[in-house]
Amino acid sequence: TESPETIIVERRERVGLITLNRPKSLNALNSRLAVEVLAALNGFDADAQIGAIVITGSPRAFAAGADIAEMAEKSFFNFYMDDFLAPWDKIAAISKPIIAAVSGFALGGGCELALLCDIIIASEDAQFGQPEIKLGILPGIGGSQRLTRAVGKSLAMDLVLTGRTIGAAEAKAAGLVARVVPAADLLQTALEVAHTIAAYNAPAVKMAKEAVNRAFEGSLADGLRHERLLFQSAFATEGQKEGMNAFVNKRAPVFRHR
Ligand code: CO8
Repeated sequence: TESPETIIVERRERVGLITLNRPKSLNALNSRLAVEVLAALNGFDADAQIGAIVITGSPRAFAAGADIAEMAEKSFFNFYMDDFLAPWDKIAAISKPIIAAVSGFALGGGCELALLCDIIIASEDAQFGQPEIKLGILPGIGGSQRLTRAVGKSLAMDLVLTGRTIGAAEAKAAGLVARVVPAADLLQTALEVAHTIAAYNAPAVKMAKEAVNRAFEGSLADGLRHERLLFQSAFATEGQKEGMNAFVNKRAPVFRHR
């Protein structure tokens, strides 16, 4: 397998780190990058030594959107028949938690990539927006749906229809991001969150992500039923015995990872 050109893939103990690396175009998301990000995510997802994943960009840009130069000449036929956007859909099937560490621009596809992650941590200078309308198009990898579920209809309409961007504080107030930290602390904070998650009972982490995601699909009754089945299943794991035994005996739990 060739080494990636558009991203840097690293491991930090039980955390997989993916750094988007097309600095000349503010990490514009081209089709090669899509394939490379998906391959890196699939690799980490299949690796029992990895418990959580961080995706980040550069201080100036998480990603300034789909690569407009690459898209400019595309036709309906290309998008429809070549399934140009398919790799992005597949990110939603990754079972391990993905944290987006966002600094600078997260625009268009960049904002949508952050929304495809499970937790967004932003630096104080992060900017989020869906400016596609200015290019004569609209969000294409889930923005109209995931942004709306994250921040509600009115603000989603505002961003999608006007193309304006919002800063980290407004994104935090709207529920788009989980935490805002000084730029200098961004990667460290994201890695700490990932290390925390990666140390827990791995099947419970996978079940928890699956259960929360269920809140975005189907009915409340269906989601509650799914949560109940997963909750019961957690009692089939070694980590549940360890976690509860440790609590009862007033010691720190040690979760075993294969
Ligand atoms: N695509 C290609 N190149 C880009 C992109 C982009 N999205 N964004 C920036 N660049 C390039 C610029 O062309 C420039 O290149 P060069 O130095 O060769 O001229 C370089 O990056 C630096 O950018 P600027 O000089 O423009 O930097 P500024 O600080 O002046 O401005 C901005 C920064 C405001 C971010 C500005 O670059 C900008 O507006 N970029 C485009 C933002 C945008 O419209 N994004 C949405 C794209 S459409 C989209 O994402 C569709 C989503 C659905 C499909 C998803 C598939 C992944």
